Amino acid sequence: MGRPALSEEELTGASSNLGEDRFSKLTSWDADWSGLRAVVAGIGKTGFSIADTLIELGARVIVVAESDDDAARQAADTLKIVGAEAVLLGAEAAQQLPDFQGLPAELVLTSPGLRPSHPLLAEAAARRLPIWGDIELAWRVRERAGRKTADWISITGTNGKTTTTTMVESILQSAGLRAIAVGNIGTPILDAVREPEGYDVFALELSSFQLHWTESASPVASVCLNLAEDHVDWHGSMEAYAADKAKVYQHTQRACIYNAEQSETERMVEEADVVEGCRAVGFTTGMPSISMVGVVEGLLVDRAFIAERKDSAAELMQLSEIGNLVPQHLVANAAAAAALVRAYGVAPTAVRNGLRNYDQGVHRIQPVAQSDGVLWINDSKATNPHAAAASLGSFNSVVWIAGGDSKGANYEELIQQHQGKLKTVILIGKDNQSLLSALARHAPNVPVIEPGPGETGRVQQSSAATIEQNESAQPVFEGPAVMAQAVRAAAEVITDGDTVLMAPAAASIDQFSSYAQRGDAFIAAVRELLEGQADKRIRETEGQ
Ligand code: UMA
Repeated sequence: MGRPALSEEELTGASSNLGEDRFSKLTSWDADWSGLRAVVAGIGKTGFSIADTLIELGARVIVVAESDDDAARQAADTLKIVGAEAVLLGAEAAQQLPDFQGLPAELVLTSPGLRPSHPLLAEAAARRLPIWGDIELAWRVRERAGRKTADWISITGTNGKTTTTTMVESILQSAGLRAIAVGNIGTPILDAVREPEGYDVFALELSSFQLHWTESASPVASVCLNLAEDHVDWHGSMEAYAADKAKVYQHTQRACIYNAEQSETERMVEEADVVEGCRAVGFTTGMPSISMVGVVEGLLVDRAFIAERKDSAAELMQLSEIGNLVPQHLVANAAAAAALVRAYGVAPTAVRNGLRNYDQGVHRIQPVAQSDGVLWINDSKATNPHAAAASLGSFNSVVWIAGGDSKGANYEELIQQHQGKLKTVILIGKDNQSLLSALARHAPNVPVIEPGPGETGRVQQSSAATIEQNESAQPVFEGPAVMAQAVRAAAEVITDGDTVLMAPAAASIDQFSSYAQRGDAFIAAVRELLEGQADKRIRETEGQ
């Protein structure tokens, strides 16, 4: 679809017939969205939900995405049937903003995966077009005549977002509210906004990418759980990443929850532009000061949302009710979740029931097996150094399986802090250079093993199998074979009291299809190993 060269006026946005005024009125489902010329960037979960919503609202929609696979084409077909004006797929199509039969786009709505420097978004910025994400659109369309309007509880942070969001959802549901976890957790918020029965409240997980394109949202309560280096390649710098995370607190109505053990998050709250009367409330894994939720002798307690907070605290629950193994980071997530829902007015009994019902789920510090005094833990979800730090912090004497796609992360601090508990490190990444150099500097005496496909006949066999698969056009993932090798290497060095912790501190995409596949590969390898050992013992006993 060709577009005539842009005039000076169009480039500056001066000729836009939309004007500031029309945008300021687009604040409910029932506003006049008709004919709005909107380009949607991306056709994954987010892009699809944005396009579908805008079409329902009567806007003119063109979708543009680099992907041109089966899933994208199928989504494109559906969107065309429901009324998209065009869907342009492929790397080339996504290089410039399309026009609408000679008329320029008025608004761009982006998926979180596109960086701000992406040519489409750079062009939109140069033309001074507004750029929104799905969260901004969801906030603007949340009110609709004849439907419930859901309140928002917003959760961000480098680590623990998904856990905390799920905990908040579980507590809200225990309180009898119609609540759902949405956002970065996997269900696009626009799907929930359009649900005919409506919700009382959303537990909204927000990534820094989503926050970057959000301006208007006004949550009832919000939290930035923590801040550590992540996604610097997307944001351009650590400062820009922190600034986007801080946006979670913007326009909060009742309580901004900060991490009392991380002053950066408290500073974010101090600097946030909030609704008059909004409180700052801390969460901690230690003894809470006034206006905090924290822990006293194994009890989760509230010293923020009770009248007598000056000299007493209300018991919420015993932490042991969450499970036998409650690592520190989980305690922190539970305290943050409790603070958020207490700000929303949920009763202590619902906090207790909700946290008791909460299921931590797979791939997140998931105990896989305990055998001969050794605990095997799957934390495939630890895709960056900070997440790995949370689980390394939870165990002593660790045989650590690590490595993958480092996304340019820095491992110095992680290794420096945890070198004392590392018994052996087994590296499974394709390129382990940054981990190796941090280990050489801060843990020179810790043995490092680097298994790789092809090192043993067995792994070669697996590789051969995957090559065969490839002939029938399946993607090749060498990771499962490397993981099996790593688990066998761990079995050689473990002794009573050790924990084998698969918390890679890196993304999985160099060798696996997803972190889930990586976790599954670990679980399968551990089970195979332990079953093999059990069979061997039986044979030895029978042979005696
Ligand atoms: N695309 C381009 N060019 C690009 C990047 C993407 O054209 O440079 C297109 C792709 O061709 C594809 C679409 O954009 O058509 C994919 O969009 P997306 O990458 O934003 O993915 P979605 O399917 O929309 O999923 C997103 C979140 N993904 C990312 O932020 C990368 C999901 O979080 C989220 O669950 C979903 O929206 C619903 O809100 C995943 C994630 O990895 C789990 N999040 C990161 C994290 O948690 O660390 C931020």
